[in-house]
Amino acid sequence: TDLGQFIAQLPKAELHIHIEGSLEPEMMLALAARNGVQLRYGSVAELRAAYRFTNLQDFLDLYYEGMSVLRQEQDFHDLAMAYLRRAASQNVRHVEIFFDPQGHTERGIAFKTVIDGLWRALKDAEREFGLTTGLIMCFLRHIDEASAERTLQQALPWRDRIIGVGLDSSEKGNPPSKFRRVFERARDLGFATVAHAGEEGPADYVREALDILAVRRIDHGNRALDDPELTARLAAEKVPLTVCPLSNLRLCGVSDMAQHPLKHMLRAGLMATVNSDDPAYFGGYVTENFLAVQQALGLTREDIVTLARNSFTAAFCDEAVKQRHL
Ligand code: ES4
Ligand code: ZN
Repeated sequence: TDLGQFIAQLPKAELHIHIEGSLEPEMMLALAARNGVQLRYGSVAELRAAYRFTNLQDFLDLYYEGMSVLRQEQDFHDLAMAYLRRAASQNVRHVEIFFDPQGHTERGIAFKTVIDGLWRALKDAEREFGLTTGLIMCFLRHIDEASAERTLQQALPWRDRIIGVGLDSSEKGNPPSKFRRVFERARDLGFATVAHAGEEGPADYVREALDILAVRRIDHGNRALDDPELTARLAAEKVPLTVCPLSNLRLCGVSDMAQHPLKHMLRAGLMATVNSDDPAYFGGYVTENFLAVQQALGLTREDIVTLARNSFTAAFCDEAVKQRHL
């Protein structure tokens, strides 16, 4: 369609993508073979058939198993390069990529292996595809704060390669307040901060992310709409929300794309953006996410433009890069 073409060619920024969640089944099987890793699944069809989730934890169990095939610097490079090629092909001009260091260090992979592979891909992609990039290191919230603090310490030799820190993994029962000290330390070190909040957890977790972690963006934020006062505050303070429609659908945060809260977010004046989260697992990259909400919610061309502009407004990139797209 016309609007579909418009979405595909529109310059976009992607601010919520877990690089480990861009591991397509074909690459997972190839890396398993290359590294001698035994998986419970032997074919692309078997893997895709397993991608039926009822909640976040269901998905995370498979996501952590999938990343076990990533062992060498080259693996991290190949993973990120494949994602960046796809992103560039969808006219994504700026991308801020999450990675989960503890998902690798906890199984004996050195922080250096991860960061060197990802960094080399980012620099190769910037040259080859002309996009700009940043790396955001996430702490796994199902693990304790001491481990997050050790992870922050481990990152310091590569301080200049990391723009920010985030918080992801199992939300329920792991409130932002659990990570107050490590986020304070990260802010003191000059990192930008973000946190997943209100994906499955309550509006209170979104408030905690703002008040206790002082984050500059909320990842997801859907449940904030349950609280009118919080919604008004998010609008007044122009707090960006990195929304992931296909993720919400696949993890049963919404029963039907027609029920997705994105339109309410826009009508409430929230600084919403559209992102892919874990594209290999949820059935689409950023353009497919735009198309899914546009069709289900009947978003207008103006809504689409607002969402794309918001993605640059909310980005942590240079003002010069931002102005080029705004
Ligand atoms: C994630 Cl969808 C989602 N939610 C929370 N943590 C995550 N890590 C990777 N994908
Ligand atoms: Zn996420």
